Amino acid sequence: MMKTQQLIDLEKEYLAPNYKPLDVVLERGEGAWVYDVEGNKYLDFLSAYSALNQGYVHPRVLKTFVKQAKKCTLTSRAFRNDQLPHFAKELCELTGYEMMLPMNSGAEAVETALKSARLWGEKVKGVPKDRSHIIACRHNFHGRTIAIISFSTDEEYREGFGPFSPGFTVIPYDNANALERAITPDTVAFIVEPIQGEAGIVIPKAGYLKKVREICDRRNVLFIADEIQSGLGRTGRLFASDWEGVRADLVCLGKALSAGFYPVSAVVGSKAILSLYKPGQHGSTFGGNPLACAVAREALAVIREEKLVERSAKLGDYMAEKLAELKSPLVKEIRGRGLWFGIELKPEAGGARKYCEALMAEGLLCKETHIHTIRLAPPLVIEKKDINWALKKIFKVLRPKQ
Ligand code: IF1
Repeated sequence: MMKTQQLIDLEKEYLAPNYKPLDVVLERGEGAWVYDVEGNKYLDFLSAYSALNQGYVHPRVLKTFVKQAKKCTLTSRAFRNDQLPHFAKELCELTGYEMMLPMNSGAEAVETALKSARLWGEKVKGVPKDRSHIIACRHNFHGRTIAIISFSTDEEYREGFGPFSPGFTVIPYDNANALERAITPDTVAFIVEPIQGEAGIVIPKAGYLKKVREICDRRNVLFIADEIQSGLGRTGRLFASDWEGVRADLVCLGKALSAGFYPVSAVVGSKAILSLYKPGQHGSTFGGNPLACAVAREALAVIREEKLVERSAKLGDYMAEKLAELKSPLVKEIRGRGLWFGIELKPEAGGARKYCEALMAEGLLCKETHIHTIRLAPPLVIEKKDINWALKKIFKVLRPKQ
């Protein structure tokens, strides 16, 4: 533990303490497996919150990354580069949308969707200047910028960071009537996670997203789906919205868009919305840079060619079946779609953190969310035998007597 402790001590001295990670210092990863500085091996059941859907250091993406890094990494959008047009086309073809706007972090994609909706509101819907209204859901997680935390309902993310941005209303999740009631003549958009991630893998009732689509159409409000965590195969569909056959007007993407190599995010949507931008109105120094675009193109090719969406569906069904046999007295509920699960523990279990620590000691890395829920999200490239290995550990830790 020498090396580990030294590195933790350095962090304590020099790093702003805005995290409380598990005390494992990772050095190297391959596929679904990762190694710490002591040489211990772990199976990763978090996938960097779905940014590693393609697994650690996917060889194809690595090759492209290195090749592109040797040629050209950044041009800025003052000039054009030879990767961005291909990335734009390939992302639109994969997702079935007409246009895209590239950014870097997920929060930036969300900000971009919100700005796009406001622009559409003023230019197309005719909402008076500075009056645009946007609706979000309770227990949402969309990122950490000041605008985004302005509609967070989690005090942890807000405390100390006011004053907040006006123009947002929060309604209960999975409640279409609340959406109907919250819409005003100035409402330009409703932003929602098709499955809430940070809230604990919360899956809305069947029909909710369809109802949302219908309400947004009828009331002339844009439907923004934040698929940053739920998208690109995690739930066994390309988008979590696909479970209801629903298409949002704007979709925020990030995380797995770069296979974990590089921050790459984007908003995809219709021309009717995204073509409203005029040069200079929005942008980013690094957004759409050639290294990002080359990496993202390869990350998408891996999802397509390795059939990661189908794999997530198949292995997810298998894991769900097995998890249903867990029947632990500690467990209140297990929720899941594809390779994405929330194991919600009963309050008397005393919080999920200590079970995550116990699983880490067993060689399985996962992370609690919201005190009582263990979230499981292995890389989509994971092998069935590794899932079986993980299940054994999960059963051992959550069913201590057997
Ligand atoms: C952290 C949570 C997960 C997201 C959705 C936008 C973003 C995220 C649906 C912003 C980011 C990350 C951020 C990461 C931990 C993680 C997270 F616990 F914080 F809430 F996954 F559940 N929309 N989620 O999930 O994307 O700007 O970070 O690229 O440590 O903050 P980003």
